[in-house]
Amino acid sequence: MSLTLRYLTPEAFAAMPEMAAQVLGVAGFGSSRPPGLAPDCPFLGVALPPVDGSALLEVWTSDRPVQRSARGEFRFSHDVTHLFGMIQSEAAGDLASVTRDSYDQLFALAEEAGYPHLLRIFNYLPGITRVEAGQERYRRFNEGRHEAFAARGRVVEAAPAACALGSAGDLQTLYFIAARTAGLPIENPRQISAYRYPTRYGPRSPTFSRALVAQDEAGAMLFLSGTASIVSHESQHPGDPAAQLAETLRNLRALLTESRRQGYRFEERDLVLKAYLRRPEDRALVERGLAEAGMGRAPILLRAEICRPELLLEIEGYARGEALG
Ligand code: 3EB
Repeated sequence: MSLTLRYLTPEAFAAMPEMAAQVLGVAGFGSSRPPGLAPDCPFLGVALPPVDGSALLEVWTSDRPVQRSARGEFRFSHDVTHLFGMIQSEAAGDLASVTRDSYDQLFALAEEAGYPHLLRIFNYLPGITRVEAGQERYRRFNEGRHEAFAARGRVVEAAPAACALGSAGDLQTLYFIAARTAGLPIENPRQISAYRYPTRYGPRSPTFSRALVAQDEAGAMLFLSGTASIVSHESQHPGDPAAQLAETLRNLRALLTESRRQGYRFEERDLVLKAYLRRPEDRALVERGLAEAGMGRAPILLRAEICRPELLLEIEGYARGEALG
């Protein structure tokens, strides 16, 4: 198992001191930097609180030797196959230029360090649906991201798995996992690829793949992008959280099925899930629905703004699995 994801309370993290040297990076949700973390280890606090008012740490570890460093505003760490990097920038102004600059730094870091292939990117943007100077901030974000990919000659068909959620505060948080070798992007047959969305969602489409499978010496891993109640390119079931959850589960299953068609097995129950809820009152419904579906184990639930106002929830995941045959 070379790359492992755990969601831990700060207390649980403190009780695992033997893990410290293996940590690639940590994102804190409602949590500040844990005292047991090495000073050079990448950590960022994200202004997205768990729905139950608790504090949670998203901890990415490697079982290989980990080295840590910095480049410009990025803090990063890497083992022999993967690089984990984090950046936080002031995002009160135009999100297109802030995003273009952060992504350009990200690509420069990944390419110089020798891990040019992006597997997964997490985007947390303050005021994601706010309209500024006549344009929604998420659309400005998409323009900046698109330009940064194009400037490096990166094609959308090789885009990483991703998520984009609204956070509180003024800071844009990005973190990513990159690799020495390319992953396999997976698209959802029930949906149009996000990078082919019609222009009514903005002049530049979102640059991400619905999921991505990567391999290391320990087997295969699946990164599921933020997945919502969208069929084709259209939001389904506005105002109905139960129906949105059911549609989202169909989309998640479609990605597992498509991964299997491409030669990889991942089990529903092995998924480490992170659910974003617009309304904390939908918490019980989502927890019950995921448990009844047997989807994932011990999902974490965060309160967040989803990038389309009618969407009430979005779910992402990570799993270890195996290549078939
Ligand atoms: C969607 O399917 C919902 O802009 O990086 C999900 C995952 C969504 C990633 C992104 C957006 C992004 O379009 C929103």
